[in-house]
Amino acid sequence: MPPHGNSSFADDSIEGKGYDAKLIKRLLHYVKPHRKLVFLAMFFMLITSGVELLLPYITKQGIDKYLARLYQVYTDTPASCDSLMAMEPAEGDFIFLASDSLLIRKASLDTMDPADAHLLATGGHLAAETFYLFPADQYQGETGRLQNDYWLVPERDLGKIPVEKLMTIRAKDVSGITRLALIFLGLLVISIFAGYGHVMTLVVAGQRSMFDVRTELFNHIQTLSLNFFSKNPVGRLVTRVSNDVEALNEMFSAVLVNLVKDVLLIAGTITILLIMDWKLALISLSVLPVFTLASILFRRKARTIYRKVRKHLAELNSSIAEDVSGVKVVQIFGQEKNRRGRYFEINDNYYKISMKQLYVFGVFRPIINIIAQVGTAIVLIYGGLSTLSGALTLGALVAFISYVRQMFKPISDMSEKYNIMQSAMASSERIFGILDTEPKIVQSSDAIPPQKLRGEVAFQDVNFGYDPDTPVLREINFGIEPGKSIALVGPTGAGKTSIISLLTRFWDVDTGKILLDGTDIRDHSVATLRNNTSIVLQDAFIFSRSVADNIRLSSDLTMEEIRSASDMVQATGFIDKLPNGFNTVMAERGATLSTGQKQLICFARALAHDPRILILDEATSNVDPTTEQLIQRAIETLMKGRTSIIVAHRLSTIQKCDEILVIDAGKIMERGSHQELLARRGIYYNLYLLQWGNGK
Ligand code: DCP
Ligand code: MG
Repeated sequence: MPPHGNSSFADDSIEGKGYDAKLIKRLLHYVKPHRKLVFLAMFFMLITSGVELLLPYITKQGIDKYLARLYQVYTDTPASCDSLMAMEPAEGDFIFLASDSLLIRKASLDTMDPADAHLLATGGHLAAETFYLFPADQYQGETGRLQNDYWLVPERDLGKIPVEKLMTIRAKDVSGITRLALIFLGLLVISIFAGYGHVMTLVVAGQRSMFDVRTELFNHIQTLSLNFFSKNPVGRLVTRVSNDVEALNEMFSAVLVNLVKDVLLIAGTITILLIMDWKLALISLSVLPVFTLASILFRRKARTIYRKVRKHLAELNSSIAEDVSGVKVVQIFGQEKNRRGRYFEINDNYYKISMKQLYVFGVFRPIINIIAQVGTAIVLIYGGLSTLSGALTLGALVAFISYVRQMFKPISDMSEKYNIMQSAMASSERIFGILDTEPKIVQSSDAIPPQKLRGEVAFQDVNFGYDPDTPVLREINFGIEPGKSIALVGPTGAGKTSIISLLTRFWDVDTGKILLDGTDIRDHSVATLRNNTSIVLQDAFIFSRSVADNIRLSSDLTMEEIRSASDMVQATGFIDKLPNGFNTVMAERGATLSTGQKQLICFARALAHDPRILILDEATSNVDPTTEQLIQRAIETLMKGRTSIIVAHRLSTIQKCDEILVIDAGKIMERGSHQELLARRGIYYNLYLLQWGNGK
């Protein structure tokens, strides 16, 4: 882990506005291509929500219509109840008996016209006891009484009738309940499939959108100029592309998938409750504010803790990564005890914060549950009383309880969703921040179309600094004829790598110009630049792909061309010894290769692309004499017939070049051939004595 690993994590805050219309609009742009899937998901969602709202109602029907088919006896009908008597009763709701008495199905009481209900309650004589009703010709048992043609069994005595008997006399109820159960089951199956469809379509749409975001982000990062990368450490960029996109994905799968559904469910439930019994609805909803508040508090606390846990975990991870990868240094310098102490501290911090997290969950979760239970209890108490007094049917009570219980979860989820939205907003802000960064080095609109170059290079009065205040290169002037070579030598930090970075337009000059074949490189198209130059960098970069792919990169070189390039730089020898030869897949950054071997592969890469201009930043690292010779010969092969600019450390390489430029502190201090420079007895002479003088 780079030293800035932690700091970059620290400034990646995950707090943001919960909702930012501008950001959402930009995000929707990525969802747009997949809108068909989203609409499909909404369709499925409507089905599942509908079913979820319907199920308690079906339960109510089952109970009221079939299970608790209870009747009350009403006698001494006053004349004022004539209207009621005259009414065409719904099937089985009222049964008129001779001698001004009436059997009323209990479930019909709460759907009855309030005026009639009032009359019944005040006018006549409504027996408190409720009865099951059986036609007298089918059943007459020892409990109950005969009333006209019906045998009335008091509610509490139903258990005294033998089960077999009950099943036959209540055959109609049994079949009704069976039918409802089948409908219930059918709806459940539909809702399972619709739920699956809903989640799948939305998740697929989300994954596709995130795929697009990731692709765009990666492509954009690749076009950015190097100044962007010197300001944004690799660690942070990796976080952007992976974590921030992941946060968006979380928003997609966790929030969008369920948010609309939750809102719909909550609104639907509240509406149904109010319609069923507005008084009971208001009473049972009274715990909602407390519940919501507690949920929000809990989520907020949980999120803060979670954030801290993540931060400490990142510290823990980076500490392990650093110490394990640097274990050699730790051991050689006897730092074990020291590192152990530091690790203990980090480990301890992580332990403490994890315990705190447990505590928050251990306290808040039960509290929230208890509040929800209290809500249910209120419904049970108040609703139960209403049921007893006949104002509410048993089925309605059961349905009420289901509705109230099923409402708590989406509400508690909502606050979590708000948190997810917050981090997603922060993440998308950062992602768009990158996408909005313009590459500094751009091809001008009237660039010369790609062409083949002769390979003439000239630097004219070039001044440059990585940041404007500290000049790195001053008044650089030199020219190279096509096919000739130039060596750049000088102490470390002199500006050699900077000169060649300008030539490849990794950076642009501040003042002055660089000409290729007499034309400013800024007027050339980027393709001309890339097609005519090959660069071998100081730190040979090997991708974790096969050797052949590392040489080929994206070009369409044949295996023969690759092999011949590697033959010419004499890399074939060791490549063939690898387990799978050219098809051996390299470890990350070529970790299983020696420095010299990596260099040779990079040479083969440069050679295979047959550039007009070769740019080489020679590695300073020491290699064994055999490899040294291999590399030396490879460099000579590479230089043959090409314009070459070589940052050289090996005397042999330097002597092969047509001209030597001695760079110090960003200026060309001396120039000439090896012999001329030695004769001057200046910087080069001293460098020669220091570096190569003793015997080399
Ligand atoms: N520099 C910088 N930002 C960068 C690269 C370099 O500020 N992204 C600075 C560091 C040096 C100066 O620019 O002070 C010149 O750096 P070079 O990499 O050009 O130096 P050399 O290539 O000559 O050094 P070496 O021989 O060590 O490779
Ligand atoms: Mg360098």
